[in-house]
This record gives sequence, C-alpha cells and structure tokens, in this order.
Amino acid sequence: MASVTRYWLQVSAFIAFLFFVTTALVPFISRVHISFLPPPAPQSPSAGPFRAAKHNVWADLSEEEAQDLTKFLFSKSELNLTEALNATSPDNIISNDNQLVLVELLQPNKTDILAYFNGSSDPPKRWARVVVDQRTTEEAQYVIYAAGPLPVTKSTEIRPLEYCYNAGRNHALNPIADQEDMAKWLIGLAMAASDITLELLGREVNPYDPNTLDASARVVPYQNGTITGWVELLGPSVNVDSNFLLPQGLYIKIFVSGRDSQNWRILQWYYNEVLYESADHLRGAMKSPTFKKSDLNLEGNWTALEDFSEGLPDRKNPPPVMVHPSGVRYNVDEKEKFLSWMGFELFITTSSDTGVALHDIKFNGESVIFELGLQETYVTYASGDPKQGGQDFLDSGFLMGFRMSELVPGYDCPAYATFLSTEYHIQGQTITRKNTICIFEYTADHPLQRHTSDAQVSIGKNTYMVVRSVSTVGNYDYTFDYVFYLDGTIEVKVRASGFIFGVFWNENSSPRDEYGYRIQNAAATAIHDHVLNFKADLDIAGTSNTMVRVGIEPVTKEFSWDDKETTPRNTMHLVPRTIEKETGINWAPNAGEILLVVNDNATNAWGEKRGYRIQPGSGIGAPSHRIAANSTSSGLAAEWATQDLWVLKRKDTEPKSSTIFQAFSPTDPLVDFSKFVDDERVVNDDLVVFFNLGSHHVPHSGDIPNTLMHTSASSVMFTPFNFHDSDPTRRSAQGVRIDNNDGTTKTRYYGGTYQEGVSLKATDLEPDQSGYDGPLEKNHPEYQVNGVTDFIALAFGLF
Ligand SMILES: *[C@@H]1O[C@H](CO)[C@@H](O)[C@H](O)[C@H]1NC(C)=O
Ligand SMILES: *[C@@H]1O[C@H](CO)[C@@H](O)[C@H](O)[C@H]1NC(C)=O
Ligand SMILES: *[C@@H]1O[C@H](CO)[C@@H](O)[C@H](O)[C@H]1NC(C)=O
Ligand SMILES: *[C@@H]1O[C@H](CO)[C@@H](O)[C@H](O)[C@H]1NC(C)=O
Ligand SMILES: *[C@@H]1O[C@H](CO)[C@@H](O)[C@H](O)[C@H]1NC(C)=O
Ligand SMILES: *[C@@H]1O[C@H](CO)[C@@H](O)[C@H](O)[C@H]1NC(C)=O
Ligand SMILES: *[C@@H]1O[C@H](CO)[C@@H](O)[C@H](O)[C@H]1NC(C)=O
Ligand SMILES: *[C@@H]1O[C@H](CO)[C@@H](O)[C@H](O)[C@H]1NC(C)=O
Ligand SMILES: [Cu+2]
Repeated sequence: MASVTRYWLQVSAFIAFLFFVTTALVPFISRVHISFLPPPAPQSPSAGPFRAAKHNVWADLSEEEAQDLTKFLFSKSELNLTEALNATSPDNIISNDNQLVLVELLQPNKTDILAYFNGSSDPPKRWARVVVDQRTTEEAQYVIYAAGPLPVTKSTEIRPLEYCYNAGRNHALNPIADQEDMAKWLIGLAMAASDITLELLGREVNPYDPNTLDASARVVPYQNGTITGWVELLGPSVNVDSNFLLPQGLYIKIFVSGRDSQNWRILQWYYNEVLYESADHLRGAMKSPTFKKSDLNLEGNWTALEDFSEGLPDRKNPPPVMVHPSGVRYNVDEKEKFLSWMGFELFITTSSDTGVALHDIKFNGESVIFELGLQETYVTYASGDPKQGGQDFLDSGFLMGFRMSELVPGYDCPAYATFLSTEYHIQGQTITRKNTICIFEYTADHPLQRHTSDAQVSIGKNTYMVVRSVSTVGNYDYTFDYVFYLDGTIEVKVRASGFIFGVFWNENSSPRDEYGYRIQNAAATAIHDHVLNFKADLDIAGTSNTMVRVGIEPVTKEFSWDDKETTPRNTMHLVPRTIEKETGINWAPNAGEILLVVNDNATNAWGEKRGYRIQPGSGIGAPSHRIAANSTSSGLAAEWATQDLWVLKRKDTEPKSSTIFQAFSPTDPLVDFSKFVDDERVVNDDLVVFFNLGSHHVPHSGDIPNTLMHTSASSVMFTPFNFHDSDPTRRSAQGVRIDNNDGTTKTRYYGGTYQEGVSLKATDLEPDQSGYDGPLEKNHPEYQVNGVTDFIALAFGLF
C-alpha cells in the first residue's frame, strides 16, 4: 500500500517530501587556537536577558492555544470532525470523513493593532484560521473558518472566514478527493499498456520496482469539479530527484469527473510529436515500418549533484570563511521573536502557507514598514509538449512555510548565525521544525563608503543583518533574505536553485530552441517565469503616505547664463507626479523614474518630505513580471503577476493577495487580486505596496544538474530618501582613517576593532553537522501528516 501511495504521489507530481540528506563525512573536529593571545572581553553584557518592549501580537498560536482550540473544534457537531487516525482510511486518501488540516493565528486587523499600540484599546483579540478538509458532503471541499476569541472560553465561536476572500465564499472545491483510487486507476492503465512502454521506453510501470517508470502530471481543474490533465512518463532515478530531468517523451491525457471512477477515462496519447486518439491507435502506428522511435533520456553522471573526486587542484584548500569571535551585535528575544540591530527593530512571524513575515519594522524608533512578507510563488512554463506546455504552479498551496528546510550552518548561513525554529499546528499536532530561520550579521566584501584625499584615506565597513529562510517546493529551493543595512535600507531578496523541469528533446522538436535549449541527447530546457509576490505595508514615519513617481526626463530650456550659441540647452530635470488612484506600475525603462513613498506631514531639516525609495535591488537585473498576456493555465489566480508592483489603499479586508486554494478554481479564485485595484484614492492615506520578485528563467546547459543562485537572484530595496538630514551611518559604521601628512602614519578607528588575539574553534570554521535532523517525515514517523501531504499532493501539478 505504501508503495502504491508513493507511486501515486509521483504520478500526481513530484512531491516536496521526497527529501534527501547528503551525508557528508564529518571530519574529526578539534579545538584549535589560531592565536596565542587571549580573546577580548565580551562586549558590555546588558543587564538581564533582552526583552521586546511589547508583545508580539502577530505570533502564531502557542501549542497550548492550539491544543485547546483543537479540542473545542472536535466538540463542535456542525464540523463533524474525525481524528486522522480514526478516519475511514488511515491514509486519508479515500476517506469520507471531515478532517482538520491546520489551525494557525488569523492575523489581527491592523486597525485593532494600531489602536492597541496608541493606547486607545486592549490588545486585539486572538482568533485562529481553521482549515477543514470536508468530505462528508457530496462534493469534497476545503472550508476555512475563523475561531475565537482565544484562549477558548464560553464565548469562543466559529464563523465562516469570508472577509479575507473577495470571492465572497469560504470554501474551495477539492477536485481530486480520491487520489488513491486515481493512483490505482492510472497504475492499472499504465501497466496494461506495458507493451507500449516496453517497446518505446524499454521499461514498464510497476510501483513495487524502483527501476521502472515514474510519472508526473499537470492538471486543469474546472468549476464543476472536473479535471483534465496530461501525465508525462519519467525515467527512474537513483540520484535523488533527478527524474525532474528525465521526461521520456510519452504523454497520456486523462479526464476525471467526480468521485465515481466510472466517469474517469484516458483521452489521448502523444509520442514523438504525434497525437493518438487511443492506446490502440498508437499500437497500430507502432506496427508501421515507418514508425520512428525517439532516443531514450536516461539518468547518468550528468544528473549527479556532487563530484566527490579530487577535482581541480586548488579545491583541497578550503575557501575563506567569515567568523565573529566577539559575539553577535544584535539582540533577539526568542520568545517574542523580536530582533534589534543598529537602530532597526522588528518582529518575526511564520505561517504555514508562506513562511517568514516581518512586522512593525522601525528604524531609529520611527515606523517604516508595518508588514513585509511573501504572498505567493508562481511559476508558469512554456514548451511544445503537452505537459510543460501548460504547466503552472502556485506554490503556497504546498505550504511553503511548513516546507521551510532545516538550515545547514556554515553553508546556508555562517556558523555563528542564530538559528530559530518554527512551529506548525497540523492535523491536531504541533510540529516543530528545527533551525528554519537564521539571523546573522555579515560584512560585505566592499566598503560602505571611502574617500582618499591628499593627506588621508577614510573607509567605513559595510555590515548588514540578514534574516534568512529556505523553502523547498518539490524540484526547487527558494532562499528568502530580508537584509537590513546601516543607512535604514531594507532589501528583500530571493534566490532559486534546484532541478529545472526538463522537457523531452528530439530531432522533430521544431523549430529548434523556440522554448529552451538542448542539454542532453534527449532532453532540453523549458523557459518559465518565476513571479513571487510580496506585501509591503509601508508606514513611512506614520500611516499617512503618498506615492510619487519622479521622472528623470530630457528637457530643452533657456538659461540666462547660457551663451547665445548654446541656448536653449538640452539637459534633464526631475518631474514629480503624485499617484492619485490605486494602480499597477512597471519599473521604468532606463531607470528613468524613481518611486518614492513620502509622508506629506513630515519634513527633514531642509524642508523636504521624508520618504523611502522603492527600487530594483542587487540581483541580476530588475525583477520581472509575467510575459504571457492572459494566462490560459492560471486564469485569474495570479493577477498581481501582470505588472511589477502595485500601490493600493490598505484594507483589513484585503490582507493577502493570494490563498493556498487559488489553483483549485483558477477562473474564480478565492482572491482575485485584480478586484483590489478599484480606483480608490491613495493620497495621504495608509498605502500598501504589493511587489514582485523573480525572473524570466531561460535555463541552459549551466542549469544542469541544478540552477545556480548567482544567476537566479532578484531583489527590491526600500531605501531612505530625504528621510534623514544626512547619512545616518556615521553613527553605526565601523571604519578607519589613516592620515599621512608628513611621512608619519596616524591610524584612528571608529567603532570596535580586533586588536587582541582571538580564539577560534575548528567548528567556527567547519561546523559539526552531526546534529542535522534531516527530512522531518522520514526521520519522525510520528509527524506523518497525511492530510497535509495529501493536500500538497493535490496542489502539486494541479494545472
Ligand atoms: C478515535 O478512536 C479512539 C479509539 O477507538 C477513541 O477513543 C476516540 O474517541 C476516537 N476519536 C474520535 C474523535 O472519534
Ligand atoms: C459525520 O461524519 C460521518 C463520517 O465521519 C458521517 O457518516 C456522518 O453522516 C456525518 N454527519 C453529518 C450530520 O453530516
Ligand atoms: C477584521 O476586519 C474585518 C473587516 O472589517 C472584520 O470583518 C473582521 O471581523 C475583523 N477581524 C477580527 C479578527 O476582528
Ligand atoms: C489610535 O489608533 C486608531 C487606529 O488607527 C485611531 O482610530 C485612533 O484615532 C487613535 N487614537 C489616538 C488617541 O491616537
Ligand atoms: C465540466 O466542465 C468541463 C470543461 O468545461 C467539461 O469538459 C465537462 O464535460 C464538464 N463536466 C460536467 C460533469 O459537467
Ligand atoms: C560515472 O562516472 C564514473 C567515474 O567517472 C564512472 O565510473 C561511471 O561508470 C559513470 N556512471 C555512469 C552511469 O555513467
Ligand atoms: C498632512 O498634509 C496634508 C497636505 O500636505 C494636509 O492636507 C493634512 O491636513 C495634513 N495632515 C495632518 C494630520 O497634519
Ligand atoms: C487579455 O485580456 C484582456 C482583457 O480581457 C483583453 O483585452 C486582451 O485582448 C487579452 N489579451 C490576449 C493576448 O489574449
Ligand atoms: Cu526557474
């Protein structure tokens, strides 16, 4: 049974929980002193542990709150919940019971939080978001409730959660409620066609034999609960996950209507650029002497991620590493998940859908961003084959927060980083995922500022603080960074790595190179757009803000001081334009426009409005939005992807731009972002910016076996603009001034320096990895979360 299930999970998609651990040889780690001098005294330890000044009102439910709530929910006869272990099928795959998927904090309304912060009201009441997998009704669906107030008392109640979803409903049809039946059905059909697969691909389908074919599907759900999809057969892989690169060039179209397998059928077959109406049509064609077979696309050393050989001679010598012998310079209140560093203060929260979000970000005591976090991760492919040719993913449905990976010290983050764990309340259990967030300060390989004059040089170091997490969604690992710079700049950066989805290549794929590039005998790449949507609820020195586009434009102008011959002068100037109404905006060509969010009621010492600039950051270019004009696959599910960023009036009823259920009804999604943009005035108001990161990914031979992060990075920066009276980093940067006036050198430092010897352990350079937990599901069977993995399996490849 387990194998059948496993097979189906591969059939329905490649599943994110097929994790792997690379077991590296941990060298014997000894304590080494690299200096004979004593370490410096630790910097002035603050009195007592560091504590946030206020409570984290965004913090997720505690284990106790979640347990009490779960008991309360099970006591409600209208929910009619069955415990996972008592459900009709222990796999929850053909169950006809209602089951609890997850509970987590329903983010309190900003209106209530602000009223609490300014002392005019009590803390906002705590409510939970409750997701129920409902199967006792004729149509299986996911239903979302709000339950509260918490902790559970007599006045606690459950309500349909509707105000967050502009579709006006709190449920999403579950189009594949009977996955296990479907898996058996598909396996049966594929095994019955083993004459075809043996002849064309040299292998058959057998869920009990790992050396046989796998499969992956893309599925299109319709409003009426019907789905159609193309299943692609894949070669077996010994190298974990490399079958993302092993399409076999044989595709099967399926049709599934309702929960009665009588209504399920195979529609067509596709092989070597030819569409066949049935398996028998394909069999007939195969008998013809002119029938052409494609090459095989097989695993080999080309799909292996590591090369453990000696390699280039210099790789024996380990590379430089960053160390921080004097101890960290930030303060973390781990209980409240509150962080402060060099004038910055912020709260951290996590959600099972989208992972890390930051709240109430202040710089030098002044508000900058009230909420900053991922909303959705969208990938849309193009290709000539029926699988990748229509494949789209909306990854929050895989629970990207729950899929946050345990980070590897020394590799994901410096060895000296602070690691935080996250908790999720899934299927009535509280699950802790270890070391999913790291916080560290780093010094860039370039100064923040420098100047050389006749007699001196002055240089300030560029240090910054990073809050990092990695979400692994099937084939791809997304690394999310929130970076804080000494001048008050906040950067949001995403880097992707992992296996691309390969497509089958053959001589007949024509025209060559239209959708990607050949990377093997019988494999090619497929272009795709990554568009990741973020929310930035900016509160620049308060909530009353205005966005101004300042054009940098050519102008021809006369100046009284110009010579007769050179007037009028061709030059340039600034042209401010206030954004009056909600709108989408694209980054200007030639960077010919700056985007400012200013506070009309706050000026700096020079009478300029204080603001922050929003700009493309330090990635490989300006982040991009979706190329396809209107998406055939994803309908209205990701309308934020059509432009680079949006400025909107902030509303309690528009808390998020997406949901984990978008993919279930793409033409009528729970949240249609385009309805957010409805002509409201945004001058001197509480603004919110939804912006996109990502790129047009045109993979090539260098993406094999994995995409590299320096070519996949994109970022947006929020930079103070006339916010201060001058550069604020002079108070916080560490640097040196070296004078040489008369042949004698005088060196003066500002900020701390390492003047004494330091003491390092070998593990400061190469951390001991023996504490790494590895894949949660594999190593902790008690954390098998069938409901959710089932849910994830559904979402994966749903288009
Ligand atoms: C689940 O089954 C156990 C054992 O039969 C029973 O004690 C428990 O009450 C059941 N739980 C629910 C919610 O029905
Ligand atoms: C409650 O769920 C059970 C299955 O777990 C089902 O048999 C029963 O009909 C449901 N009751 C109602 C009132 O829907
Ligand atoms: C948040 O605001 C919405 C819209 O005003 C309201 O319907 C909802 O009840 C509020 N939520 C909470 C938890 O108070
Ligand atoms: C406190 O904040 C709330 C919500 O923004 C606002 O309605 C109220 O006027 C504020 N009260 C004071 C005293 O500032
Ligand atoms: C549902 O809609 C699809 C697409 O419009 C259609 O092909 C299918 O026949 C419909 N199924 C039912 C049961 O109405
Ligand atoms: C992979 O490379 C190694 C060493 O180069 C070789 O021995 C082995 O046969 C290769 N394996 C495959 C599947 O090509
Ligand atoms: C803020 O400035 C605008 C115009 O710049 C003015 O109309 C408004 O009254 C001011 N608001 C406050 C609270 O001072
Ligand atoms: C996309 O949809 C819009 C609005 O319905 C329409 O005006 C436009 O022509 C469509 N574009 C394409 C390429 O289909
Ligand atoms: Cu990509």
